Amino acid sequence: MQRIIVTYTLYYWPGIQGRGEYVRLALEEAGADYVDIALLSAKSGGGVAAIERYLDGKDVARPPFAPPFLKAGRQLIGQTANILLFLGGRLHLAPRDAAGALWTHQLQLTIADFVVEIHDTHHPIGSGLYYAQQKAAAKRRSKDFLAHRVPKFLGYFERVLQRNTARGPWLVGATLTYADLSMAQVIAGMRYAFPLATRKALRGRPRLRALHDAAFARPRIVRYFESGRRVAFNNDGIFRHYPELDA
Ligand SMILES: N[C@@H](CCC(=O)N[C@@H](CS)C(=O)NCC(=O)O)C(=O)O
Repeated sequence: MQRIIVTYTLYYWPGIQGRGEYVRLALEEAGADYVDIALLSAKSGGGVAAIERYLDGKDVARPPFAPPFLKAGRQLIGQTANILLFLGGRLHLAPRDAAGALWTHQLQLTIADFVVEIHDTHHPIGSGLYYAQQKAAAKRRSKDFLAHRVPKFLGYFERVLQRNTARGPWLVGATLTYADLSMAQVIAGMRYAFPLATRKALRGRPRLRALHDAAFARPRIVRYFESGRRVAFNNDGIFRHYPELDA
């Protein structure tokens, strides 16, 4: 049988994990053949210019709104959850049946909602403003986020894990899906951004802790982390550590 090698091209801003990391984790777990185009030099067609070509190009029939987006053959796919829906089927990181695939996508969309709220803790007024320009609002927003939204989101995902009657630490059935990788990434990011509040929030949520540990112990994920290719969490990304915002 002939093996078909598909090359994926990921378009995401250099220097941060951002939403590109959810896609990278799926590609890495599957051992997929992909290029992180913005990390290549401008000379070899990479850099930010490669992204802007699709954001601004007048000849792009189906332009994405923002990175991440993924090129697979002639298809250009935007929106993190949409990219993962597409990859989930191809890379065997989601159930094959329609209901299972949709449920995994639903979980991913809920993770996306959570990610927006995490971002808004340090940028509650506007993404175009500096953190320093919205510090007071960020403090108020974070206080409410940690008190009400974190327990609601984490409580929900812990409940999903509890109601999954299949063996193993995963959100859907007995096999790892892209949603598990994304969930582990959110937990890692929350631990970076809000170490004190997250430790407290995860205290009574053993299933989420176990999911994180199991997902990030996958051999290919460990290899990716050890490769030096994973950008470290930093204060330009979605998860930012401002001690004054932690509870
Ligand atoms: N809902 C989109 C959001 C994409 C998004 O906000 N991308 C950020 C980087 S993580 C960006 O470049 N946004 C530019 C903008 O919103 O103007 C997704 O989940 O992919």
